[in-house]
Amino acid sequence: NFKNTDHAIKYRQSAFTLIAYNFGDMGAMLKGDKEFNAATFKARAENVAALAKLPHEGFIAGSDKGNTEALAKVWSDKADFDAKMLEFKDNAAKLAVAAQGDDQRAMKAAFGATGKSCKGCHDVYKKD
Ligand code: ASC
Repeated sequence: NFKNTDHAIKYRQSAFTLIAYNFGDMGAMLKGDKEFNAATFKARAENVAALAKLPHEGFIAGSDKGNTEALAKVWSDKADFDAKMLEFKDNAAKLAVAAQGDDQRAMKAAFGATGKSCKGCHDVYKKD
């Protein structure tokens, strides 16, 4: 269990930090900002799929106060928030599957869907 709400906030933010780094590197490869490396892309996709399972647990009751960008709506609209988190996890899992193949178009599509999940949740539940 988390020691307190600060601990839960730190936990989920740590996961998001790791997700953003790994996902960002994949985006750089797909955009051609850096050379595409299939093994690296696959490893990063697997990281994101695993990491995507983590942050949800950190959104404990009362953790809308303090050092967080999460809006109170996360808790007042919990069912929708939970559904969006689940969709993100599913999309990240599909991206990891696409990354096992050699179809870069499929990787791009799965990457785009995952990015939409990120943004779809941020637009509604994250302070800007
Ligand atoms: C990222 C990142 C996000 C998402 C989002 C996708 O790389 O840090 O928050 O992608 O911008 O639209």
